[in-house]
Amino acid sequence: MAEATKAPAKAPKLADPMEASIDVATQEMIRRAQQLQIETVFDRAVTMKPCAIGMQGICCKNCAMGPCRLPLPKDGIQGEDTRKGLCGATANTIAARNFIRMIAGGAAAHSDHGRGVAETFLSVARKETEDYTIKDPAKLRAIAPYYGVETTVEVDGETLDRDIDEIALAVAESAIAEWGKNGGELLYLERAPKPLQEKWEAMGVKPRAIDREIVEIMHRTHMGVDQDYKNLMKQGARASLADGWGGSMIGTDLQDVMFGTPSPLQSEANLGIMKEDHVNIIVHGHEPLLSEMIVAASQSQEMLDYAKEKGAKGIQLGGICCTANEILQRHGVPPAGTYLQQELAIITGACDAMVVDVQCVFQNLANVAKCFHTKLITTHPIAKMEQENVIHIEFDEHYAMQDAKRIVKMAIDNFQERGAEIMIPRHKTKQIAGFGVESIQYHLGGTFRGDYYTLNDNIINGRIRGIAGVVGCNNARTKHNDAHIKIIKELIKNDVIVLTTGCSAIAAGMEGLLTPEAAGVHCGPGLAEVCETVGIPPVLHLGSCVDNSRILLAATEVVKAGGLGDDISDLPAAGSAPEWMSEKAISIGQYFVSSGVYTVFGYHMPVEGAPVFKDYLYKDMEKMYGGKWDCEADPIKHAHKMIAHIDKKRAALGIDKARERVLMDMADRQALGME
Ligand code: XCC
Ligand code: SF4
Repeated sequence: MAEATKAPAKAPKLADPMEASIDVATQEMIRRAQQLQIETVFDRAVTMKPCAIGMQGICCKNCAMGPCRLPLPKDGIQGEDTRKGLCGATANTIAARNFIRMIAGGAAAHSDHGRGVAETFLSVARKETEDYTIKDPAKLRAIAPYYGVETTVEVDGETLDRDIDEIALAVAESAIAEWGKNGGELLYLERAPKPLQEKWEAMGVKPRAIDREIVEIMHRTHMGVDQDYKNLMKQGARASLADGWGGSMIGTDLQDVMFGTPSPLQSEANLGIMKEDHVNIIVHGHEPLLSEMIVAASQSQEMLDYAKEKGAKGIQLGGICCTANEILQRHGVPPAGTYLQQELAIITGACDAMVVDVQCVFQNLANVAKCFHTKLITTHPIAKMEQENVIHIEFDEHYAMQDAKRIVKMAIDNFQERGAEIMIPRHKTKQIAGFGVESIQYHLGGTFRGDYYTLNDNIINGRIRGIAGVVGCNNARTKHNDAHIKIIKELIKNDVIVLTTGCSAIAAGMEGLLTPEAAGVHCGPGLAEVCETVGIPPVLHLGSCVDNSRILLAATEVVKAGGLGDDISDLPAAGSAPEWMSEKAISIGQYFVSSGVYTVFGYHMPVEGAPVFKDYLYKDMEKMYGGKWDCEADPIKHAHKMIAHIDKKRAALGIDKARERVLMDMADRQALGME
């Protein structure tokens, strides 16, 4: 019989918790999941191998004559590269098409989020909703000129402040037009340093309208259209700029206007923020439109009373992914974890509801939720799940508070349905978050000069060696948080101040790097001295992934403050995404590169199968934009590539000697026992 010849079913391979994450709470919860025989992403990562050809970027499935796969010969390309698909597409064409389709995906995600924010802002301006308001009129006045909106009016020869509602309406209409206007270029490009604008002009990459650049990528990568990797990348650069200086930046600004511009506040991070005797609601995804209302609803007396009625001590809100960062930076709501911890929050058995909107949400959450009492609630019309246990409550910004209360009430009602098996890891860490372009100016600006004087001065005198942006995701193919933390620690040890966003920021928070005290423990002497004097952490949390636009503007402010060159590409600065996984990361990486930043990714890049295209990204781009791509999986080498670039820029600015002097001074003082 056939059955008799079958090998006995093998037990599925399981992840080794110590190999899967550096975080103790995560390790504990992976073990817990395995005891309960609940499979997580960590287990799937050891049972399923990634496709080797896809990884190299050279599988094309853009038409039904394929998929065409162009693996690199074992000993590399000797002589002419004759690989081609059925239509003749070369490895460069295929890799470039795949690459810019990732940019299109990422730019679309960020920009559609931005569009939702702009649409809500328009309903605020039109007074169609009472649940959202203008919390930061000063920011609205500050951005209005970029939209061509006057902020003053002349009355009888006197200049007066224009009515804020009028400004709001004009800004909202002008902002929404950025997605689909005919003619012209994106308005926010004007915010970039002039030499950068000139580079974009010369390269022909100034985005026209946000949607248009994304659609054009889909067209140009269709079978038989653009078959020149350089021309394809030109459009990739243009669409990425439509994300960074367009959709993302508009999203960040209008979120600040409606929900408040972040300023530093204290909070905590990691799964240990969940409380056994509280109703635990985890919000996960990206758009603060929903989560802002959930925060307000769960703080309302009505809901708190209701929770007590049901036997809970209160309502504990926590975030995962960028939603976490949004409500952290504005309300101090603690993140429960990064991207890779989403399943684990449910496995605590204490998650009464997980509320999700868009992006980075595992479909497997539904399978995990099935094993517990947890209500998994999708809220966005474009993001549903097929599993039957998922509840869809569509969130309408016109009835925002009503919808939010319904969700919170559902979580409270679910509190009593918990099973016996609750296990919340104890680990959580203190952190300070909520830095922005404005608050950096406040902390590191000059007393009499409203700019980045103190920061620039400390870079010029060498106490701060340079600036790094460390951002992005987790990836189950690499050890959770390991690269983020090693890279950030190595940078601050070498006096490089770190700006962080996204899941990298949550990882830094979990590790205790977002506290002023971290300076004394982990920093080189120069950076430690600055942080201690000013009272800031050496790693500054700038928000969510759309808030990478804050890093672009912070870099622009540094250029403006003077003494460090004329353009972003002159700055002793570098970017990094140590554990990236999302298409959004590629879009972000490309807009940093196209804005003049040397950008290093960890793990791997899907370009290895097309060496000529790879060189174009890793070498030639620098001549065009001043920034270029690089990839280094080893965290320490990764950090040192960034530091080497920073030192190269310091030398070009002629400020390399200053640093040597500072270090000598410090050694002298230490020798004298003064430090
Ligand atoms: Fe998603 Fe924004 Fe990446 Fe985290 S960092 S895994 S994209 S949540 Ni954006
Ligand atoms: Fe193959 Fe060309 Fe079709 Fe791609 S577009 S699948 S390379 S035939």
